[in-house]
Amino acid sequence: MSRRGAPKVLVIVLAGGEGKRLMPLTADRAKPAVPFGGNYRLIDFALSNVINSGYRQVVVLTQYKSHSLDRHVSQAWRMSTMLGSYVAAIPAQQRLDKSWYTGSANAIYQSLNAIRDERPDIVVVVGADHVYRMDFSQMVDQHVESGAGCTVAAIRQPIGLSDQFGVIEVDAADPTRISAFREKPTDAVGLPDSPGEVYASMGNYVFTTDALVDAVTRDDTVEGSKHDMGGDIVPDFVSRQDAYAYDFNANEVPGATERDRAYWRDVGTLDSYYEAHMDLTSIHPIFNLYNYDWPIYTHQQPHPPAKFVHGDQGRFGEALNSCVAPGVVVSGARVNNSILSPQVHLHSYTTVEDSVLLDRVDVGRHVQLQRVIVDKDVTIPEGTKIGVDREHDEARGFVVTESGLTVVGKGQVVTP
Ligand code: ADQ
Repeated sequence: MSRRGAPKVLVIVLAGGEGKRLMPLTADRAKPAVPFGGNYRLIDFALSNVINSGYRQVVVLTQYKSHSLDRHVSQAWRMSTMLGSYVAAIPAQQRLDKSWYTGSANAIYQSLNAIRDERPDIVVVVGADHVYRMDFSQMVDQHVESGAGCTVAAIRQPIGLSDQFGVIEVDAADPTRISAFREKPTDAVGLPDSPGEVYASMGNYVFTTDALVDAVTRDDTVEGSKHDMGGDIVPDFVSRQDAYAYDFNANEVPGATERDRAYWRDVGTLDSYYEAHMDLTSIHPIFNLYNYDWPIYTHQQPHPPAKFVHGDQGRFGEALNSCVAPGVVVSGARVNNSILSPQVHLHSYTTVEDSVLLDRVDVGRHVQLQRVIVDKDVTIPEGTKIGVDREHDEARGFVVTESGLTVVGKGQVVTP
């Protein structure tokens, strides 16, 4: 316990995931390093929640293509170590044997030295690829009161998505006690009071330290284990009747509106990544980045303000229902319902609609972009159309999702 009687908490952020379903955005970077919302990286949401919850001892476990993630964590999240505060990225180090992390539980097992060094009472384990606000200290309070070994954050989700989540069943007599947990089932049954929904794990957990250390150590020896938090560790706690659910709806966050208090987006697919961006552009944002009582922190380069200028023949440069980052220049182009990241440059007679442009995308004249994600460092030549003709997009090597969203990869060469 700390001097004031509050438990001592270490936070572990799981950030080693590959994010295959976000390809090509994860071709060159780990999923938690994928840019989001003009200024941010996905990991900034989890880390901002951790810091705003009052926790200052944080390790980020990285593995897959971790260079840009490590750089971002060290640039954006440097802390005063003098006060014992740190956000430290720990790359996979093969400390125990010659293998990389075989799963999220194995990542923790291979990093037990970070827990031994800190000697916390409680370990909070969070994923790094969701957009939401959450005060983890409220979940820790419930965990301590329940006396459980493991508490899982839970939220209602449409039953059609249950094969993407750990699905929780709770005890009829005590709705905080987990009676069953299945990782990504294809035959989930809906909730008694709402058959179209399931109770899903958010991939955020609170553990009593000894219980976590025991569980991941034991798991290392279990034949056939995938060494996965959701697939192996949580079911193990449930089988020992030592797992509780924390209802995300109970969470109170300062300054949050009713709407964004309930907001939680798993941005694991290109379509959900895109939809989460569109949530930011709506007139009354569904997820409110303007809540200064619970800021989302990031690293910002020293860009000049965004600029909108007349282009050729006095044509207006304008953006409506859009988020425009610093360093952008819109010259005689029209932007609607879109997100423009730093150093995007748009030229005359161009229209950008329902699109997400990442940093340093240069869009020439007479270009039409319609429902497109363009990754960093892409030059789009004069007269190009993207998002208008699916076959033409695929022929040029762009990814087109089932819903018809077109994605241009980082640095990809674009022809009209
Ligand atoms: P998934 O997101 O599918 O489901 P996973 O791919 O393991 O699970 O990712 C969870 C977190 O762990 C991510 O932040 C990822 O970056 C990280 N991670 C994955 N492999 C790792 C490794 N080898 N080393 C380090 N970090 C790694 C999980 C739960 C479900 C829950 C959903 C909610 O398993 O039960 O419902 O999250 O989205």
